[in-house]
Amino acid sequence: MNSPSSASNLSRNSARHRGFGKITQWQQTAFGLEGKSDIAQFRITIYQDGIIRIQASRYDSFESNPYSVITSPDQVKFSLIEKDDYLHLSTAGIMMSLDLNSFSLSYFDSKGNLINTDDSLGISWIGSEVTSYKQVQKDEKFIGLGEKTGNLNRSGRAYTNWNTDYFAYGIGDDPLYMSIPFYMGIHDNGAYGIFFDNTHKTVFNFGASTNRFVYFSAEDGDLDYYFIHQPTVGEIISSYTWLTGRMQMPPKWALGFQQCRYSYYPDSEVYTVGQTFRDKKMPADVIYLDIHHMEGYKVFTFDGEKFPDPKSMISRLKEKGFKVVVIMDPGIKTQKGYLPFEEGLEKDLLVKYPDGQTYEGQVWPGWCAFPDFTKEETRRWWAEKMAFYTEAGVDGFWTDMNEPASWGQFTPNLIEFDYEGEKASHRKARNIYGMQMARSAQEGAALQNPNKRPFVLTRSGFSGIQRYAAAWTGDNVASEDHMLAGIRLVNSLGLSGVSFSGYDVGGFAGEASKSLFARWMSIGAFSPFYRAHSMINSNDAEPWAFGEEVEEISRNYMKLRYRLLPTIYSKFYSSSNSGLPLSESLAVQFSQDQNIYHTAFQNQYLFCDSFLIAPVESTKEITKVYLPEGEWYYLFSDQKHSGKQTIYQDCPLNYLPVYVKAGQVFALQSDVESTEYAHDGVLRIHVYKGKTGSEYLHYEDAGEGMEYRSGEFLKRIICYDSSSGTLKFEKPEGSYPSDFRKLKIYFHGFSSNTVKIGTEEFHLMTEDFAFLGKLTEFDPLPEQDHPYFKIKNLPFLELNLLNEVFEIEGLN
Ligand code: NBV
Repeated sequence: MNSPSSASNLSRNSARHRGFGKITQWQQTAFGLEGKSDIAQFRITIYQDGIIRIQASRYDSFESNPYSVITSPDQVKFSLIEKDDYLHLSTAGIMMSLDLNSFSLSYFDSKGNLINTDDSLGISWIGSEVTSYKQVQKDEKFIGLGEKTGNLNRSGRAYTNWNTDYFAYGIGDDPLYMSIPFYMGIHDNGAYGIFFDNTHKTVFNFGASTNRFVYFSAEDGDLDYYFIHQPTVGEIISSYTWLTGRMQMPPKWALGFQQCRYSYYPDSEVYTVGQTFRDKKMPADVIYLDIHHMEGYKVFTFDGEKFPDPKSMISRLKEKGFKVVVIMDPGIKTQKGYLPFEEGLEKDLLVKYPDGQTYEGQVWPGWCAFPDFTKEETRRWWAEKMAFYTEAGVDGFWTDMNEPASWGQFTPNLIEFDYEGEKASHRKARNIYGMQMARSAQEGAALQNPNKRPFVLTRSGFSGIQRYAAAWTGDNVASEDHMLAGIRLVNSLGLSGVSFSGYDVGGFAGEASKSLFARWMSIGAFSPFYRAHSMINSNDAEPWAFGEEVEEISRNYMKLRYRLLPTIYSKFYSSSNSGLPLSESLAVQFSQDQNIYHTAFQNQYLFCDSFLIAPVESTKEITKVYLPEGEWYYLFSDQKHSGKQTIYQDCPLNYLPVYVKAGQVFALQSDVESTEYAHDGVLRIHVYKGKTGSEYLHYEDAGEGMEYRSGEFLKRIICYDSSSGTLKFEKPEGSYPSDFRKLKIYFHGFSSNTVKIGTEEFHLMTEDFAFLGKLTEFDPLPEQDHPYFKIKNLPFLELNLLNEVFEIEGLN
C-alpha cells in the first residue's frame, strides 16, 4: 500500500489538532486490516480473541518498540463486514467497529455490550504529538499504570511517563522512576485494558481538567496500543503479560528478608550486620553493598581500603547463610586510564551526541559517560564485565540511577541511542534505558553463573521489566503516609505485570518512629520483595535499632515470613506462569465492588491468594476494615466475619490486620534463619472452612539453578472441596523429591473430631496455635499487657507425606 503521509505533512498546520480523517482505502490482511486516510495510515492486528492492536501513523512506516512485546499474533478466526460506513470486526471475544468517516473505534463484548468507545475526536495529532480520546462510561474506574502515586482509582488525575530520579518524592508526585503505559477501565459492562506501546514521554489523563473524555498521548511516535478485553481483571493482566512477558522464577533466597543501607562499610561492618541477624535470631538472607563499596563510586571497582578482600568477606557471609547484592550505577567516570571508560570509548558503547562526541553528565563519580544499553553489544560487554563481581562471590545485582539520573535532571534531548540499530534520540530512548540496563544485568548474572537464577533489582523500567528484574519504589520517606502509599505503588505495579516488587521498609529518607518501623516490618512481611533500607547520615535502621519491643515485633513478622515461604514460593511459581500479582489489589477479584475503591479501603490487598492485608498506620489502635464478598477469619484468633461489611478491628502494634479467606488452603514450614538452612521437614497445611473451597498449587524445587525448567520440580494441587467436605492431595508432578517428609494439617473453623482417609478413621488432635510469638512484658504494670492471640484447641492431623493421591474426608 502506498504510504499516505510523509514527514512533510507534519510541518503543515502543525500547531493545530488534525484528526485521522476519512478512510480512503482499506484492505483485509491475514491478521486484521490496514488502510489509510489522506494524512495517516492505520493497521489493526488481532493478537488473540481478546487482544487487538491498533496502530495509526503519520510516518512513512509504522514505528514500533522492539523491547516490550515479546509475542506475535496468534492465528485467530475473525470476521470483517462493511456496513453503512462502518467496518465490523469480530473475534470470539471482542467486536470492534470502525467508523470509516473518522477512524473512530468502539469495542463491544461478545454479547454486544459496549466496553469502550472513542470520543468523536478519535485519534488526532498536534504536530508530532499523537492522542487517542476516549469516552468515559458511567462510574468508570481506572486502575493500573504501574508505579504511579495517588488513588487506586486514577479517575480525576493525569500522569506523565518520563522516568525520573525523584529523591524523597511526595506521595502524590509524578512521574517517578518507572513507566508502564498500561491501564484498565472498569464499569458496569465489564473491564478492558489498554497498553499504549510507545516509549516516548506519554500522558494519561483520566479526567484532570476535563470532563469530556479521557485521553492518552505521546510526544512523538505512533498511536500504537493494544486493546484487551477479557471477562475479568485477572485475565486482562494475564493477557497483558502474555504480550510483555512474565517474571522468571527467582532464586528462593530473594524471597527472604533483605537488609540494605546507604551504605554499610567497611567490610567488618557488613559482616557485623550479618552476624547480628544470626545472634538475634532474626531470619535474613541478603545484605547489600551500596555505593561506598566502590573506589570513588566507580562501577566495577572495590574500595581497596574499606574492602581489601571482598571475596573472603562474602564467603564468610555465605557461611552464615547470606547472599550479597551489589549496586551498579550506569554512569562511568570519564577518567583516562579507567578501563570501563576506555573500553566503552574504544568499542563505541557509550551514548553520544549526534556529532559523535561522548555525552557526559554528572553523577556520583563526577563527570560520567553512559553505556548505551539499547545496543546489544553494550549489554553483552557489561554482562561480561560483571565477572568482576561474580568472581568475588556476589549473587545479586541492584541497578540504581538507571532512569538514567544525572545532576540537574535536564538531559539534552538530542543525545543519541542505538535503539537496536534504529537510532533514537533521548526523547524516545529514555524510558526504555533503565529496563535495558536491568536486562543487561540479568544477562550478566546468567552469563557469569549459568547454573544460578539471576536476581536483579531495578529502580527504573518500562513495560516488560518484569522479565528481567524485581522493582522497588525508590527513595520513599519514613512517614505513615509513605508506608501506605508504597503499598498502593506495589499493588499498582502488580496490576501492571510487575509481580516482584517492594518498598524500602522503614523509609529511605528521614527517621522512622519506633511504631512506624515496627508496623512497616509487619506489612513488608506480606510484600513480594521484603527489604529494609535507609539513607546515609540517618539513624541506624536495622530491625534491632528501635528498642526491644520493635525488635520482637520485627522478629515475629520476619519469622512468619519465613514460615510462609512454601506458600510464597508456590505463588511466585504461579505468578511466573500467569502474570498475576502476589500482592493483589482487591480490584482484581472484586472489581465491581464500589467499596474497595474507597480511600479508606483502597490499600487493602490479597497476598498469595489467601491473606487479606488491611494496612494501617502505626499510630492507630483501631481501624476500619472492609471485608469483601466471602467469609474471613482474623488470622490470629480465627474469629470469623462475614463479607460485604465494614468491621472495626483493634490493631495493636504486634497485630497487623490480616484475614484469611474462608475456603483457602496454604502451607507453612518450621522456623528457619535463612532459606539456606534446613527446616524440620514438616509441611504444615492450614485449611479454612468455607462455603466455597479452593485449590492450592503447592510448588517446590531446588530453590536455585535451572533444573526446574527440565522437570525437576514438584507440583501438587491440594484441593479443598467444601461441598463434599474433602481435602484432596492430587498426584505430585515433576521429578523433584519433596523437601518435606511429614504433613501436619490444621483445620480452621471445622467441627469434625474425626476424619477418614480411605477406610481408615483418624481422631484429630488439638493444640493451641499462635502465628506470632508473645511479646515480652518489659513493663510490669498489668494494664500494660500486650494482647496475645492463640487459637485454642485447633484440630490437626499428622501424616507421613504420601506421594499417591489421597483424600481426607469428613470435614464439617
Ligand atoms: O546509592 C545510593 C542511593 C540508594 O541507596 C537508593 O536506594 C537509591 O534509590 N541512590 C538512590 C542514590 C542517591 C540517593 C540520595
